[in-house]
Amino acid sequence: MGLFDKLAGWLGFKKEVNVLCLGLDNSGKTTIINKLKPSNAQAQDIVPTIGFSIEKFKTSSLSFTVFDMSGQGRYRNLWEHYYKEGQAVIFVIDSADKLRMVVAKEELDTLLNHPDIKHRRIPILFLANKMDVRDALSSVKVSQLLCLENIRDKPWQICGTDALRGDGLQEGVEWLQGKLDTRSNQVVEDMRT
Ligand SMILES: Nc1nc2c(ncn2[C@@H]2O[C@H](COP(=O)(O)OP(=O)(O)OP(=O)(O)O)[C@@H](O)[C@H]2O)c(=O)[nH]1
Ligand SMILES: [Mg+2]
Repeated sequence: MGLFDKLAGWLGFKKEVNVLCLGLDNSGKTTIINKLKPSNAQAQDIVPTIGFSIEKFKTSSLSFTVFDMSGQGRYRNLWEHYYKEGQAVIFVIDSADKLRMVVAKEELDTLLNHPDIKHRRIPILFLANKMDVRDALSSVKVSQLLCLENIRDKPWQICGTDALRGDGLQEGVEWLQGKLDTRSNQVVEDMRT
């Protein structure tokens, strides 16, 4: 960690991170990002994303810039153009959409095998969304169907979420913050030595 990072941390500046929000259309990406914004900045109506949109929100130590990509088939080829800039991925799954779980897995596999992602240890937060829907699959089941245990070269986590109420989002974002905030990692390391 550089001196600038340390100084910025002591002075309370938030480190900026770029995150890609990916997943099939209708999985809840925009709803999730909207819920992470301060309540006075939240949109009332969420519409399907065309292309992508850039959103920002802050946590206690980080300033997130999120690329909220459209999940519609015709726009999915846009995703890869932003892989290089992404320092983390939030991958959203509609846990109630059992029929398209196999499509979600195909898109995830394509992501993981892309040259701009494959050899980088970027953290991936999986959000098994729509937990409120009756018959939604559990996060454990979603994890099994997507074969997440095969991801061994990147830190990952899966959280069940209900984006309409905001349930589970905080836990997921806190995990991501822990993986991205080198300053707080440094503090932990400093405390250990
Ligand atoms: N029941 C339920 N509905 C949800 C949840 N999250 C999102 N939705 C609904 O799912 C629909 C799609 O949400 P969006 O946030 O637009 O989905 P998206 O992934 O951004 O979709 P694209 O922009 O088309 O890729 C909307 O009607 C949301 O209200 C959830 O946790 N539970
Ligand atoms: Mg959207």
